[in-house]
Amino acid sequence: TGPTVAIVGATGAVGTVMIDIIDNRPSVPWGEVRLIASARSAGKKMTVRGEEKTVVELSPEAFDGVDIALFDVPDEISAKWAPIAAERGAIAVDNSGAFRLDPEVPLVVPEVNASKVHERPKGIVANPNCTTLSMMASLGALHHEFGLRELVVSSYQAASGAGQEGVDRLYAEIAAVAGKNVGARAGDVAEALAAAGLSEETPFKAPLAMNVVPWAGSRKDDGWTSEELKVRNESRKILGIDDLKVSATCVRVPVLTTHSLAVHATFEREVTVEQAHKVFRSQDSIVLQDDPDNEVFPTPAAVVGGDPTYVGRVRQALDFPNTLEFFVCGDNLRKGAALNTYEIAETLAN
Ligand code: 11C
Repeated sequence: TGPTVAIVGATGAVGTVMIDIIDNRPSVPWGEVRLIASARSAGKKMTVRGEEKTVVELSPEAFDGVDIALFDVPDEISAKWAPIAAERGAIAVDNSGAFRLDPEVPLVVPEVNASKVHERPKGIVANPNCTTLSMMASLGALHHEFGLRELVVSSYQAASGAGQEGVDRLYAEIAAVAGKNVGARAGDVAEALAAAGLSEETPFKAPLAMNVVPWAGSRKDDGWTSEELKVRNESRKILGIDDLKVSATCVRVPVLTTHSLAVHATFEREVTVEQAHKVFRSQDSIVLQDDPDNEVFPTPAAVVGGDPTYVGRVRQALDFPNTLEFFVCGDNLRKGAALNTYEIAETLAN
């Protein structure tokens, strides 16, 4: 029988996508699929590969006999439990931020650095942040050919990046403004949200309906947010370029799922649009949607549920030598989280 895989955080938004991927991707002949969650969710029944399973409570014994444990839980839960899973003999693949920058833990995007999964002295492999991940397949492929030197990005991040709470809040805000002809004066949207009984406490710090919010993640030094620093640090580690110059501005937009990024990437030498197209076309996990004459480009709402990264608007920068501009969209719950974690497990199992 095949290896045993556990999903830790099985009942969460990403955990359920992992189950969907296991149901639909026969690439590994898994033996047992064990579902693990906090005491609150333990006992719940879920269907995996057509079979009803009971979610078991997170405990050291829950990892006995597990070969690969996929973690999608908050940082502090991973920090405590991924090492326990490893002690019990499992390889932990962790989608939290707890281990991503640990020099003894590889940070893996299989298209870019699959072989790193084997360098795991702690028995833990980390999965990147969904914002970083959404552009990694495209940047890894370009870097391989042309040598990446500098990266300037702006993100357009979906509400589901903030979890179920973010999804619920965006739906509630849209319902609160829909059909009300809410005006564009300062405070009009906030007033409409208050009138609908929505609390000022929001995961987005400001109204997201009819708005964009230049803030994602938590506050860090000198005005940066955690998301912006993750984009910088994780990109450097995944691409293996310690001195890569990176500057990011992370913005939340009223999109339910799929993160997008506007990328300004500078290479060692000039790269034409045709050369970039050729590289993107050669990557199985990239779909190129770039036909300006026919106004073809990717948008987040059009690609939700898809596994690939969608790339478009590829241009040679007019005033910046050796620089390409392009727009990428990636489903933050699939490639951005569950799918990449699963692909790491596939790499380990095969
Ligand atoms: C967001 N990217 O969109 C975040 C969510 O480090 O895994 C994922 C946070 C992380 O809010």
